[in-house]
Amino acid sequence: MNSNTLSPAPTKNKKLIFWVEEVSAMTQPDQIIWCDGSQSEYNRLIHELVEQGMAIPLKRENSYLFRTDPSDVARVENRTYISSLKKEDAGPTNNWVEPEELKSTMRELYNGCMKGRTMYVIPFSMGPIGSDIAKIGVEITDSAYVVTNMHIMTRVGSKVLETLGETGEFIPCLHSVGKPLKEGESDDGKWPCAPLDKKYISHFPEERLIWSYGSGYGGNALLGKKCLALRIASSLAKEEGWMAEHMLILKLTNPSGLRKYIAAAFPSACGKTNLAMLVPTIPGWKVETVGDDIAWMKFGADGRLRAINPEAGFFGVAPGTSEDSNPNAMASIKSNTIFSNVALTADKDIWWEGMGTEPKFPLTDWHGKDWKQGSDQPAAHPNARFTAPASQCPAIASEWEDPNGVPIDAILFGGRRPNTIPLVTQARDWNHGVFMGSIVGSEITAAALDLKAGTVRRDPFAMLPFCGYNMGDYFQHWINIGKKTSADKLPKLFFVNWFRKKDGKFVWPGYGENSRVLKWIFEQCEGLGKSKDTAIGIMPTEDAIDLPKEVSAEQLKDILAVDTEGWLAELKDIRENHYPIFGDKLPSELKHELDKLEKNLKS
Ligand code: OXD
Ligand code: MN
Repeated sequence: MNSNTLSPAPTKNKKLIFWVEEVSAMTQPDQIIWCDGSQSEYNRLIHELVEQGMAIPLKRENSYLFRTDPSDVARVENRTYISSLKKEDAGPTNNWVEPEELKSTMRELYNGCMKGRTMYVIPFSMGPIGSDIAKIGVEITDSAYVVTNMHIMTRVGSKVLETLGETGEFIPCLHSVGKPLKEGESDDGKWPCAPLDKKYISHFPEERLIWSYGSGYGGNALLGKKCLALRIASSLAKEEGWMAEHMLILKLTNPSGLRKYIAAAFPSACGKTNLAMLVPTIPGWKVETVGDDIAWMKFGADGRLRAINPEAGFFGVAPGTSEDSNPNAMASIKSNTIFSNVALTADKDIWWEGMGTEPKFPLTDWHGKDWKQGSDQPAAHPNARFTAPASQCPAIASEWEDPNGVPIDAILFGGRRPNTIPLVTQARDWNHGVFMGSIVGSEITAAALDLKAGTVRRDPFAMLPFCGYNMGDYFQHWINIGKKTSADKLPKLFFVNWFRKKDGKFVWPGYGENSRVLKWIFEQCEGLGKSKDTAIGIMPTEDAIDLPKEVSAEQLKDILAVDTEGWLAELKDIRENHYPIFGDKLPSELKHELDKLEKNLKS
């Protein structure tokens, strides 16, 4: 690269300037652009992407469709590494390669990988700029698609550099699509990426460094999200005594105007976005959105856990999102939205399975091919996404950007479990709740490329793919958090399951009807709920939850019953298959909770 193609750095931060120079020397881009986060920058990049045939303008205002390579449609968990100095610190649930070995493999790949491309430097803040809880990252990428998505998902730009100053710390996030261009070659409208065995999503927690290569999609490439805000942040949080969690945050207001803030950890594609934006079916109750995917929680001066949403946008799963399932999401994506791998109608609108409308033909599928009704392949990829600014959500809470965060009253854990796990259970105390979080499991969905859909996998705290260190130490961290403040100040912990099935059909209607469960949770936080103690925890009495019209009293009783046989099987699986994975790292408190559960079930 000639020195005249190096645009002057708009910062005096030496570490940043040095890193950008070092990366450009290795990757050899044609030019470097420092991103300022402005609307004109967004418009210019989108215009270029349209010109290159990568983005298709839609009839929705300022909205575009991208189609990725069929091999690059989701997170790649088996190519994701926690490269701590010691293998033990990555733990049994993460892929590990010794850091110098991994870096040397990746350096070879990075060598000249940006030839023929532009290198963008994106300064971004996770969390409101300047908030005590926020963190600054800088992503270097050779993908304009990534820049435009980062504009929506994070706070990008000059203000971040101002906050960083000359000596401020940032988390370096290096990304390349891994497809250098030869002299005169262009992408020709084809999504650039590297083959699966050359993809690496690597984290170096001691150095607080992220290196991603070969994929341009979602969490593999928008490095503020899963890589920084969960994997690196969780490891920082353990060191510093706070929490970085895969949780939505919602504000629930009762008819008298009293409010509670609830966080909820569900595995990918279990409806976090839907719950965060829920429209209650019970009169007088209101849900507002603070975040739909990630919560960073720190103790405030009052000893309560306060949470911020570190993101600025939603990267939501499109299929299944409809006016019925999530009208607020549908309103959020009316304009200024990037769609990836959805289907395209002839009048340049989008469509996907479960959108609640009939497709308009001719319809073009996510491969760009004509799609006919009755095809055995979906028109939209099951992990097709929308990227939309959070500020466009009609249900966004006024305090969603409060730098001090919101005080969390309750935390829910849950997953897709067709049997055994009841609709709702409250933990008796913090450690019992940590036990519930540690045994979360869910039927697998399409959010990750390399897993078999349909089977149940344990996903403790919904953090299995996102915990940046040893999961046994992570359990201990949760136990320790419970000792940092008095029990009355800690959030109350609950286990929920909207996904019980009978004869292959969901028993509970979910969506807006989940407000009935939230109401009970609210009442429990106030100490006013109707509840009883059971072998598995505190549960609603039979008359505590109002019936939705689709559910009979008998059915509700069934999904609120303690299924002793099912729980004994669950217990056996935890004892024999799940907990042994963590060896000596499994906190004694969790072994104790398991013994207690067994005793309760057998007595
Ligand atoms: C996501 C995920 O994209 O969890 O949020 O996979
Ligand atoms: Mn997620």
